[in-house]
Amino acid sequence: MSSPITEIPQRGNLTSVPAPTLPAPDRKGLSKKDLAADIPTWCPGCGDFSVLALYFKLIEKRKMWHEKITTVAGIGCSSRFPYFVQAHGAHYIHGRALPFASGISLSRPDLHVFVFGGDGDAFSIGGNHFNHTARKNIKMTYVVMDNWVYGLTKKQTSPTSPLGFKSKTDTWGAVDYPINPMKQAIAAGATFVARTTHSNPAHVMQMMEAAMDHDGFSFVECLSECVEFYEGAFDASNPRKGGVFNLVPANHDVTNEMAAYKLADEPFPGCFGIFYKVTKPTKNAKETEINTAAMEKVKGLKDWQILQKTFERMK
Ligand SMILES: Cc1ncc(C[n+]2csc(CCOP(=O)(O)OP(=O)(O)O)c2C)c(N)n1
Ligand code: SF4
Ligand SMILES: [Mg+2]
Repeated sequence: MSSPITEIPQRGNLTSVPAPTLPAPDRKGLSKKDLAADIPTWCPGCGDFSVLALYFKLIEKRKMWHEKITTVAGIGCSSRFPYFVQAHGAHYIHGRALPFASGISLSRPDLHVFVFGGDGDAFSIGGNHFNHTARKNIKMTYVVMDNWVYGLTKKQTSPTSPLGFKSKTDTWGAVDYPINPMKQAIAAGATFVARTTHSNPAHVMQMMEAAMDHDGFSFVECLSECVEFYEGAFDASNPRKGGVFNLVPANHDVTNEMAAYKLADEPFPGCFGIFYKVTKPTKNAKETEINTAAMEKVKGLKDWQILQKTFERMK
């Protein structure tokens, strides 16, 4: 087996690390059987099943291996995701998946970092992290499984619950205006912003793959029905339930921020696809540049000599 595939890059030597490696010809890609861990504990019919199945398909299709994938999540039904994937990852703290994933992404540029979570995790407790990870353009793919409710904790209003939604926290109906995740992502500085829905698996796959290939912070809002606490929430976007599934118009310019806002502002069900995609230097690239320059300055010195130099500077 060729060794460069499993080599772990050292900080300061990041420029020599290749982009995620292609499989060696003698190594078989992973199958769903290799990737599935544990039995998903979601309710039968939960939209999250479809996202998990497509994640397996994506890994299989792109021939990624365990040691090249990281699956991170916060807390919530959707955030149970890493439990069900046989690969490196973490089921982290509620709302804090993105800072954890940022550390992985910045220190291991050879990995594909995928983060999954819910609307509460992403936009309530994790709202600040969402904005800052987006503006820093840290390379990772963030898929928010938006069900417009807190599922795990049994039906509280979430930041995406529509006005009037009756929940345990708003028994007379939600009175707070919901956020628009697409507008928020664009405004915060995400360089890839897409929208999809669990009821169209081929489209979810297409969006996850495009997001994975983007060099920067890629955000995908995936409508994912909570059949237990918000049944029928997305029927209007599902042709099998009498709704309409409209794609982003073919002439939409994905680099036009204002045009992307306009799409994001359409009333539900709106349209699905890539709303916004631009190329900007990532924090990963900028840090690599700084690290490389710093390493150049101490080239050839032993660790103790570098320390001595630092102490001398501090005198
Ligand atoms: C610090 C902290 N606050 C609150 C909770 C309780 N809690 C767990 S999951 C959750 C919300 C889950 O909603 P969402 O992120 O939308 O995920 P879903 O279950 O709908 O997939 C809350 C409030 C917690 N675990 N930790
Ligand atoms: S409570 Fe809702 S979100 Fe959670 S597993 Fe059940 S259907 Fe899915
Ligand atoms: Mg939710």
